[in-house]
Amino acid sequence: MAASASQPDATESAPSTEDLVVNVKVLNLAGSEVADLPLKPETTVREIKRTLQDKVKCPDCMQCLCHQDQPLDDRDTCASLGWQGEVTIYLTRMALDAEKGISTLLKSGGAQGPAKMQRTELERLCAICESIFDSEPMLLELQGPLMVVGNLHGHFDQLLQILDKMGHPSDTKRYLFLGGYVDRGPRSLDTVSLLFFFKAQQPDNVILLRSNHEDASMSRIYGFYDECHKHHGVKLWKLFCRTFNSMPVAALVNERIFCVHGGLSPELKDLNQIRQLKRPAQVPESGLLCDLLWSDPSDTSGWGENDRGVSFTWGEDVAKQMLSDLNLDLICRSHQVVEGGYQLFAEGRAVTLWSIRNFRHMDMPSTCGVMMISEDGKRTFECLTE
Ligand SMILES: [Mn+2]
Repeated sequence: MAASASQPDATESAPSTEDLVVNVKVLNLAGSEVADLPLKPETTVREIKRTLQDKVKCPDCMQCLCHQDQPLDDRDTCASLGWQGEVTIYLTRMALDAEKGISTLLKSGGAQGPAKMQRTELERLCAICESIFDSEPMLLELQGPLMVVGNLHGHFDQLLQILDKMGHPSDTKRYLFLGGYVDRGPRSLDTVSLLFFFKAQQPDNVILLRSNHEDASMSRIYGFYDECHKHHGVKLWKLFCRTFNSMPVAALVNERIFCVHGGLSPELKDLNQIRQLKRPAQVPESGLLCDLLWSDPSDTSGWGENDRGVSFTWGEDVAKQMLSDLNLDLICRSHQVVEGGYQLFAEGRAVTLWSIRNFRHMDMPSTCGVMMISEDGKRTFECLTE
């Protein structure tokens, strides 16, 4: 398709098209044939990778093609490589160096601008995380012990402080993040990249839920787009948005604690409705997916109009009734600034968790709250000050 506008190099005596076909055999490193492709001289290496994408279930940015031990450049064509007749090439998958990405980012604490990351590495990071998210259920089922973290909104140094105080993710330090990684703060790209690198490295120890800001329409306006645009180009922002569209939206911890970024929905009657939400999906303007990422608790009883102009508010009565109908003990969510880092509601049946100290955007006092869920489902809170 992409090649339709390109012109074959001028040929003096117009040979028949059959003469021009190059047969490219693609082998994996074990020597097994992956594909046998009849290609035109003007076909680029990038186009070969796109063709392979479906056959090998490996995104094009993760593929490396080699001919005679030399890696091929995406812009090379069969003609520019001098290929004729039969050619054999090798396909390897690029490994993401998560450890290196993590260490580069960790070392960049306190910096004003983003860490020096390679765009291609971030592209691979998105591709890997997208496939991990796609493999996760929309409603994750988890067991304590687990640490739950609320909004971070580009406050990269805050994320570093949390990891420093609470410990880096490992088999014994598992994290559940409630979304709100990008926008508003100064270092969205590094915040989401560090979390994605940890996700790629330890998918079961780092659970990342989606928020209303992990979406093209919000992150286009509130900072993430500008940051990507300035340092790596719009294409990278688009790739992140594409990855966001596959993120899971809720988690059930110890079968009784419901974790989500925003809150409840009048449409929610059964948790299976969340499991059945389709991906990839942009965040819609209304409906279940929208409410889970956008709704707020309120002192007014019943369902109310939300000042945000999106979704609803839910009163204490609604929270208690829904939790009892759904057989849950607690709803844990973020999405709103609360001074003390966490705030209980509905006689302890709902909690808002906020994880940014001195939130720059609102210029109001706030604390970084983290909730710990023990193996048997007990909750304790930690507030990170200086
Ligand atoms: Mn939010």
